[in-house]
Amino acid sequence: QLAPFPQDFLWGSASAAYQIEGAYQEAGKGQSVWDQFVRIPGKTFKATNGDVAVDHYHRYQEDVALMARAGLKAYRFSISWPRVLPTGRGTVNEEGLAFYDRLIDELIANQIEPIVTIYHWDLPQALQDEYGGWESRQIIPDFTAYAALLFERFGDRVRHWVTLNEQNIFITHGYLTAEHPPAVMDAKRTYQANHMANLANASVIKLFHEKGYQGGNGPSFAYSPTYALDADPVNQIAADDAEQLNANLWLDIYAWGRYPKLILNYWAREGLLPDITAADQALLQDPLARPDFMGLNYYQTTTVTANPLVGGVGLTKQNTSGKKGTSQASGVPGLFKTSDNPYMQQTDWDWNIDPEGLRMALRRIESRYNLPVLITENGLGAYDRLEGAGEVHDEYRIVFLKAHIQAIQEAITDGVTVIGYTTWSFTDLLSWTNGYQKRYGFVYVDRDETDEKELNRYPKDSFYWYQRVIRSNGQQ
Ligand code: BGP
Repeated sequence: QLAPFPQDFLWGSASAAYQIEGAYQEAGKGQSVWDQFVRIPGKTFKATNGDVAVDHYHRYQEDVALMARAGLKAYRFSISWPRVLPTGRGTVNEEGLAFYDRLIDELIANQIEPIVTIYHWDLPQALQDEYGGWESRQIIPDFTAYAALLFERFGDRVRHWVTLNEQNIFITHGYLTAEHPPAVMDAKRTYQANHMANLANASVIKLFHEKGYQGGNGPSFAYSPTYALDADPVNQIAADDAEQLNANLWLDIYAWGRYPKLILNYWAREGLLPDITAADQALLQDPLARPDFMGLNYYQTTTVTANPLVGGVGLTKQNTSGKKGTSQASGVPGLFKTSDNPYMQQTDWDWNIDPEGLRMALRRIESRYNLPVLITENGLGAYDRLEGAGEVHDEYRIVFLKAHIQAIQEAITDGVTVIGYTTWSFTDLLSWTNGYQKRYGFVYVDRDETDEKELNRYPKDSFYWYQRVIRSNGQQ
């Protein structure tokens, strides 16, 4: 017998400013690092950008009306830092703030709770140019001042705040694999920038608690729990190393304010230790800097085996082509490398489909950290086809989400506290490195890689299915 979903469970969907808004240089908005990055010639990913995206900036009322029709209880979106502070700090762009006022009011008028992500990767380019963005200590007061502005302006209407979206992704892709701006490949700089992000995150949560704003605040972590391929003890150690380096390194800091000892040792051996001062430690361990919930973005699990130090598999890029089977193993020589898992199917982008992995992620967060979880992203990126009079028969997405919702219910039955589920995504939107062909939404948006068309919206079959799920509080 499965436990029911809580009565006030936040059924919703999610998005991010750069991926939906468009209006990239309208109404006083400054440029973000992504506005610039997509213009660098010769990037390996699709030559698409968020200049127009799905034009949510102009169509937010239509989008909120669709959310209301789907019956969403919550909607997670991000605020574009350069839209409200065009140069990252100092002068405020009142028109930018006014846009988010309108959006929040529209949501509330439709009984949809706004969940606001403070940072979803669109750093003001001015801060990157001025002092190197996340690598500098200056980012800590600047990010804190930006968050303080949002708390003051919207804190009367917003109860759930997400500080940083997927710090583990924007830092490793930005500084280790060069798939995101600022496209650096340097392990030492990776962990230095990551340390600054940890401090910025702690500083904002501390401020939020000090000032006594209503509601809660936490980061969203991209968690892909690790399995060992088999019971070979060396593969089990490899899985533990992967879990330390890919998960505990971040989660321990959020929950406890300290780095795992195994990671500190590894950094010391490799010459990768960030500059950690006594004041840094005090901030990280401040009880006021503890998150109120853990945001969880879950897409897939990782399976690993041991990886030789000499001649081992290193970093490789992901499948961004949507051609199934084109991804390669990647890893850290001497520690672990990824492997196919014979029990799982993959998406066209080679992401493992593993609903049990979501249950696993939830159980691990509960048993190790004992924090409530807000599932801030989960969904299936797929090719969709618009047919007939504007229909999309995305049975595969329904099957995917159904299995994941069941896994959440099993985790709740196990004893995990889950407060909400915002799927990725509500409308189709820009996938950072995969373009517009990889679709996640309940609502199809008519545009392809290069052609904005009319940007008409069409609810997919999954839209009506999710409407029934919400109405019945999770019964399917
Ligand atoms: C997460 C991001 C989202 C979204 C999602 C899907 O990492 O927080 O912004 O993009 O992944 O990923 P992708 O677009 O690469 O398929």
